[in-house]
Amino acid sequence: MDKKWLHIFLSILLMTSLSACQRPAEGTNESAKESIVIGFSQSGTESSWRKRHTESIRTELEKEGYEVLYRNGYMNQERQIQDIRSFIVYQVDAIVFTPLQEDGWEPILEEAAKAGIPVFIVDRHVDLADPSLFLTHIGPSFKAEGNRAGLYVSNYFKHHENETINVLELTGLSDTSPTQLRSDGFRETIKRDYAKNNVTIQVTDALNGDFIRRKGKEVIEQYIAEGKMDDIDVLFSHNDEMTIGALEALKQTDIVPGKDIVIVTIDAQKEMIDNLKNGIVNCVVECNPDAGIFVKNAISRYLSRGRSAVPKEIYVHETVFSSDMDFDQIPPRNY
Ligand code: GYE
Repeated sequence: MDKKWLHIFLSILLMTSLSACQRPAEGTNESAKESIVIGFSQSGTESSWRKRHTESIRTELEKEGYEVLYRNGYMNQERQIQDIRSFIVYQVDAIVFTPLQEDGWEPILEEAAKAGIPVFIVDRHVDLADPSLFLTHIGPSFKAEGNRAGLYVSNYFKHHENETINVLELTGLSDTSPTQLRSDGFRETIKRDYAKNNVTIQVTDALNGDFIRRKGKEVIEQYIAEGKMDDIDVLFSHNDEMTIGALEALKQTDIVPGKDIVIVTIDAQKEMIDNLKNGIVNCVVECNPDAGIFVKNAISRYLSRGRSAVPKEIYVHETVFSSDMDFDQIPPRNY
């Protein structure tokens, strides 16, 4: 085939594939006209928490009778941008979007705004000069999670007057609001309680594990190899997956987790609740993945009462589980 024919052939192919993913125009198909279509772009599947989060949103939206177009971004921002663009081409009624990171979303959200499609941001935040580009943000208070982790540590060491407590922080993916705000919240509380109790609690080192189990294990192994682990009193980990990795790494030492080192972790996946019951970790700060009901309510409100009926920020409720509580009170979880 010469170049000219190849060009014509490729153009036809592109046009047919685009029209295949375009939504039929109003009035051409009764059932398409009636059903509400939601495009849901999830950032990845890096943790059991994340899988539960996806399942919760899909289930609640489908239960409500909405048609859900689901795309997994596999922790790749470019891919997520393409997924959102495909929702715009399809002319969905709303976009639900769980951003991988904070920066770089302005252009695609401008495209959605031009197309008149409301955007519901869930879980992590986006950093935008123009906040009107999204309708609402639905998620946890990451700062409060950090505060709760810090509060457990300062209470645990409150009688250690004039001592210095060394914390090793295992942080999540950088340029994300949970990482930034969990760190801020933790530091805020240990500083405040230091003034009260006269115990110095300091973050001696912070290692990055990207919220991923394997990376958590690697950086802790490296820290152990450098001979620094023996000075650490507390491990504050930004998620359970990295904590599991850290616990695997600690097996190579004679440090007993939960006793020689206090472990505070965030998420509350089932495996970590079991570890809490077995005394392997000391405190599990819940991060609630069940966002589905909040997302469904916000979309329904928007559809029946318009933009102004939806608050700009919607918080999901969360709690904390620790070694000093009655374990029977912990609701069973399947993630
Ligand atoms: O803590 C972690 C997940 O963004 C709050 O991402 C979420 C975090 C959650 O991979 O497990």
